[in-house]
Amino acid sequence: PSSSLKVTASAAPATAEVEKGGEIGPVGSLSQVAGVLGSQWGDEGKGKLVDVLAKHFDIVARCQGGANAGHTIYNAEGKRFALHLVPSGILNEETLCVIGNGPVVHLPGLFEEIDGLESNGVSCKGRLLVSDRAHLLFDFHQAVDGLREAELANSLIGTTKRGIGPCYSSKAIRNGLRVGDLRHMDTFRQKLDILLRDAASRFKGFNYNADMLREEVERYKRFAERLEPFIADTVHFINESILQNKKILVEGGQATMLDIDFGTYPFVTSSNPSAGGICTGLGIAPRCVGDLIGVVKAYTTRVGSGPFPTEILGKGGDLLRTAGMEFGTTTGRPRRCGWLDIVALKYCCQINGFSALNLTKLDVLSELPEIKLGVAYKQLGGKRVKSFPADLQVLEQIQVDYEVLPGWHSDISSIRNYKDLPQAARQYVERIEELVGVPIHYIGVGPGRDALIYK
Ligand code: 2SA
Ligand code: GDP
Ligand code: MG
Repeated sequence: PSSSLKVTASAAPATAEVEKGGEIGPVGSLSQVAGVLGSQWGDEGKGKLVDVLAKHFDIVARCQGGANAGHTIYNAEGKRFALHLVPSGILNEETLCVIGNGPVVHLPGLFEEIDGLESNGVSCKGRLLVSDRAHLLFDFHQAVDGLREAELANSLIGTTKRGIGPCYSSKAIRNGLRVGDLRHMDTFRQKLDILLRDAASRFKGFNYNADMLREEVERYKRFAERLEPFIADTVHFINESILQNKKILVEGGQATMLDIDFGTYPFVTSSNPSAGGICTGLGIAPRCVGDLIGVVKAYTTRVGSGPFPTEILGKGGDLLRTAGMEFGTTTGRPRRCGWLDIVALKYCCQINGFSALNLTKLDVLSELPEIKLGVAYKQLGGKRVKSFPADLQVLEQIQVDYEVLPGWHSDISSIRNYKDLPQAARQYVERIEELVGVPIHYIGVGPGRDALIYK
């Protein structure tokens, strides 16, 4: 147990219980290293839980992804912040934020995000570290992302066009540049030249010349100067912090169903948003990782292409989209909506070994006369599918068996105690727990910090 648990005075308490000696409400305390991970196709509300829990941790760290993520949080005054790369612990004044070796970092975007926070009174100086091992994502990676999508035409992935795939490609093929390269501008120029020539030789639409290299290097010299105070050996820092009994909360971006290994490949992102990403993206040993909380929306959304077995097409989907305000936090794209998919959720629980779940946006279902749970998959011909299929062709033709539960027809957004929820809402929560076999410890009933029920 950490001796450095703290409660930030300026932050509004999530519930009275939360304030007690660092206990996370009636569910007890969390392990020294804990994680909050997406357990659908993203946008489950990870940012909100991280923001709420941050005051019980010394460090909040991102381990994968980049500015494709969009994590929406609200401060105590109700001001909205959309974070992309900066961890969602940043609103808690005493929390130190770390961007580990796993994420890919677009410096112009990061500085824009820092400027936005600073101009809203959130100081980042001395509170944010960026790993010297993190890979740099350049504007050209974003251009290549767009060019690749254009080539794919009708079978495009539906990426955020933030350059994520191309940057992880540079990393994997081993000609990428890392944050630490900013300290060696002579070799930086040569490495960037190789990288840009490579892109120019592959894409007809990609123009490259010596002037562009000169300008980019000059620009990055300025970035290098500005970034210097933020650069750290975060692997060393995190491990020293663990030895000093500091508490670390890892914030996942995207989600397991978008994981490059476990998701609906190729309609996935290019990193590992599941549990393994914590170890590879921060240099934390597996035995140090304790509680992992899976964040799951009370229904399902997906932005971008790819299979979505429980998708509701037409008016039903439109209703959920409007009620849940389901539009991309980064790109503004409308999210596809559907019922909660228990088969996919169980698969995510299996991969990540979640100790608890945070069921979010339960309030969004309040107006529905009945609510469906996708409980089983069947192949054409009626044969039951035992596990989440890897085969996209199978997945695209899957038929879903639904259980239908009654709605509760009342506004639950101001309820803060589990027992005060309408019986039908509790029935929905408890049926999910029963089907998945993981307890739901947190229930979201609104976007604000306080709109959380501890079960
Ligand atoms: P990418 O850009 O290469 O990572 O895209 C690959 C797939 O991963 C999906 N993806 C996401 N899905 C949900 N939310 C994400 N973040 C933003 C948000 C998305 C937005 O918070 O709303 O604003 O559109 C996110 N990031 C990546 C993406 O849709 C592709 O399916
Ligand atoms: P993330 O990427 O997982 O952090 O999620 P996003 O921020 O992209 O999307 C979740 C959206 O739902 C944000 O606009 C949140 O403010 C909002 N939200 C989070 N939890 C709840 C909840 O319990 N109820 C409602 N109505 N909105 C929520
Ligand atoms: Mg999001």
